Amino acid sequence: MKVGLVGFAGSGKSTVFQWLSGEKPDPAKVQQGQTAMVDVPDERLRAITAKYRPKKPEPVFAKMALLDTPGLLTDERKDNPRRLAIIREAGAMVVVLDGFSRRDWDEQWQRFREECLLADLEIVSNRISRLELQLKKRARPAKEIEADELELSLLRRITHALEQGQPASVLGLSAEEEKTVRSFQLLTLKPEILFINRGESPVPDAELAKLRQLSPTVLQAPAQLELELQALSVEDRAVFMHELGLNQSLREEVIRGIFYGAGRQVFFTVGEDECRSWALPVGATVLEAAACIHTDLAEKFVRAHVISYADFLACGYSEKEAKNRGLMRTEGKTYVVQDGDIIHILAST
Ligand SMILES: Nc1nc2c(ncn2[C@@H]2O[C@H](COP(=O)(O)OP(=O)(O)OP(=O)(O)O)[C@@H](O)[C@H]2O)c(=O)[nH]1
Ligand SMILES: [Mg+2]
Repeated sequence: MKVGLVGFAGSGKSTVFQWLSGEKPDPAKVQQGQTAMVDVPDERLRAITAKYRPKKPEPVFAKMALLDTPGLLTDERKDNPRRLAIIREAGAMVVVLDGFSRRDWDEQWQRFREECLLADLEIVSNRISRLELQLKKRARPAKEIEADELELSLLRRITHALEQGQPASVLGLSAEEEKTVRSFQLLTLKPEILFINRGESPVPDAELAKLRQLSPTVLQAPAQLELELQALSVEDRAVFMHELGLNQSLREEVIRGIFYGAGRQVFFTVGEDECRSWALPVGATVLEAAACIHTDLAEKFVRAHVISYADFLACGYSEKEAKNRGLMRTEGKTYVVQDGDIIHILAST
């Protein structure tokens, strides 16, 4: 899944992209959207790896794809539908707000949401018109008519929400309903993370609390300043950070905030060769976890041994100890993975 950096022109998306991924924005690519892979760091995995000392000494972190997109324009809005279309392929959106030259964060966000509502409304309305036409035709199989009618009533519910200024996500669509509308890639169904690209001083807690009522995940960092600090030598960086009153970089915290805000989680695999984290959607089963490692493991899945992270920690990261204390569970393919689970898949040969 890709996470799109979105927002109005000049809010600092490409700066954030470079800060988080280490890749320079390429002007030739930005019009179509530029993608880079980012490791999702995890202290728990670092600790496990230090204990295990696998052949590969560094932990192998789950990855997340970041997509830099061209910003929306506020005056000349003709090109915005094309710009919004680039975001549609992303599975989640990080709305980058200009917090270095302005303080109207909630207004920027509301305006961005309005653009998304309008863009979705246009797509849904077009589809409704097509369906209405189709339903007027005679002599069609009853099954097709029924499917069209179901889709039409769902789209009318979505239209109603959008017209009230609500994102389609408030409807809490069932898995079946989501499947029906998946091909439209509605922007207002995507998980949304607000990122305030702030200047040197932090955004006050009261302001953050206000924003959290609009969106559950609100992150903040001085992206440009951090990017500049990255370019310094270790000694110079320490001096500058001290002068600026910064204890440590916010980069890892922000990456993790985006990852979890996008509805993802990790599970771990441990072994002599490597210790590794893998990305999964929240709610995924252990069978999906197996498929994530290798399709073969899913096809020949027999059962899984699972230790929760808290139990693993309590056992000093020893599988043997976990087994002795009865904390290594045997689970079938419908087991729903929890963040931080240590998983061994047993497959038939
Ligand atoms: N002072 C300050 N300037 C910033 C900060 N972040 C970005 N800028 C500047 O703002 C301008 C726009 O930044 P970009 O990262 O290119 O913004 P963008 O959102 O990618 O812009 P578009 O791709 O045109 O939508 C650049 O001149 C940056 O140097 C910041 O935290 N502080
Ligand atoms: Mg840019």
